[in-house]
Amino acid sequence: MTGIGRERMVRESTTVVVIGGGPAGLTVANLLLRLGIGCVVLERQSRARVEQRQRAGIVEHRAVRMFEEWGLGERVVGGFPHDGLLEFRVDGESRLLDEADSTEGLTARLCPQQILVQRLIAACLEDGGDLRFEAADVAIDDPAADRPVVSYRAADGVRHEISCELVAGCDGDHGVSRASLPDGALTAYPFDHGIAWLTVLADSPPPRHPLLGVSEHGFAAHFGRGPHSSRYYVQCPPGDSADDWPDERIREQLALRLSVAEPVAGPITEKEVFQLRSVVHEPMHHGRLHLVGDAAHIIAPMGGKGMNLALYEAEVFARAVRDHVHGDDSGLRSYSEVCLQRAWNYQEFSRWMTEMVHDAGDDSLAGPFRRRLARARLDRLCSSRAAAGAFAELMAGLA
Ligand code: RFL
Repeated sequence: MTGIGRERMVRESTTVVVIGGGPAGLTVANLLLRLGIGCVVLERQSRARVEQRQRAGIVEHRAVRMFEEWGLGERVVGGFPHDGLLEFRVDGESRLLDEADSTEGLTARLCPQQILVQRLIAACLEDGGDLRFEAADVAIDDPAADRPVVSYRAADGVRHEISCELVAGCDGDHGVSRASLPDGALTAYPFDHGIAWLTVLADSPPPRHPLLGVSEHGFAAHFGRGPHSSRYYVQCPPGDSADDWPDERIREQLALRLSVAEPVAGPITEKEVFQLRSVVHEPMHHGRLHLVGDAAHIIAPMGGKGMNLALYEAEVFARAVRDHVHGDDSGLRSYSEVCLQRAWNYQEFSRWMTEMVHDAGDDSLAGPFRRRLARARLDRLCSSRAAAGAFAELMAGLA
């Protein structure tokens, strides 16, 4: 440890510094740990805060298989079975889509994101991983340098400088990784869906199957987030705030849109309005910095692909690092291209599904022609085995 003025400083060295301890960063850390590659994770928030953040709820089959192949299946995604049935309730009429039927049982797990994160943290620490929470003022000195230096201030006030071979930018859409790149290094492709959702968490039992309500009243959905916890989505006018949605109005609209007498049996614990937006930043690397997960792209929630894409890219990156330490940089060079191919595939799927479930309902946004197109799309999905098969493949992450 050295002292500069009154500030204490620690200089360290490792192979990979991971910035951000969400699903992307924690998966990178666990996989590198299993490869015996040095890695330090810097997370801005406390462990308790990271472990409580409730967001996604579906781990696609491809990701389940990935954790199994790395010997982490039971520890990370064990339990949480899903029968593969998805229910659309169109104007009150139920249509069941059997994903398992089309993919020979290769379905997703309904594992809440906070449970996945808790388990990834536990696995990493049990196996001797280096996770550092409450890392403040994280900064990358020069991502294009031969050995970039990542600095931060630890909770005890000590400043650390870590020199490394590679940086994994896993710090989400508002992180420091992408922001530290020079202007013009990346191109952003943003898209505003023109739709807002009220998202609600409640201590309420999950539905029998993930449930999507399509009707003239607007879109709504009900997903499980644990044995006594549910997340609901309610399409609302862009510009609404949570204050426009007292609990009574939420219960009434969900009952109407989902055609369920009492869709929210327990207390509402959280509500928030957000705009559905998507963006992709290309390329997904600059010099020694590789962007992983939400740091590189945001996908609208319909289709449940944001977290799954983060998990996919974490593995592509970990394999590229494995080859790099053996002198082969081809995986790092192709990282962006490989990841962008899946990112755009998932963006297309999410947009396709977003358009279908919203346009098929309230036609004040899309108009009557698009409403009829969306209804035709929904009818085809529920009546054609080939259409259902293509959908199930995408849901499972196999296409
Ligand atoms: P995360 O989860 O945002 O984690 C980034 C981490 O980086 C930390 N961080 C920093 N650390 C150090 N220094 C800094 N300067 C830092 N800045 C930030 C943060 O504290 C955080 O811990 O990104 P990651 O790992 O890429 O994971 C992505 C997923 O979290 C995200 O794609 C999903 O949550 C999106 N999403 C869904 N995805 C699905 O696959 N299925 C779903 O059903 C689903 N539902 C959702 C969602 C996202 C939602 N929100 C956020 C609008 C539902 C919602 C409501």
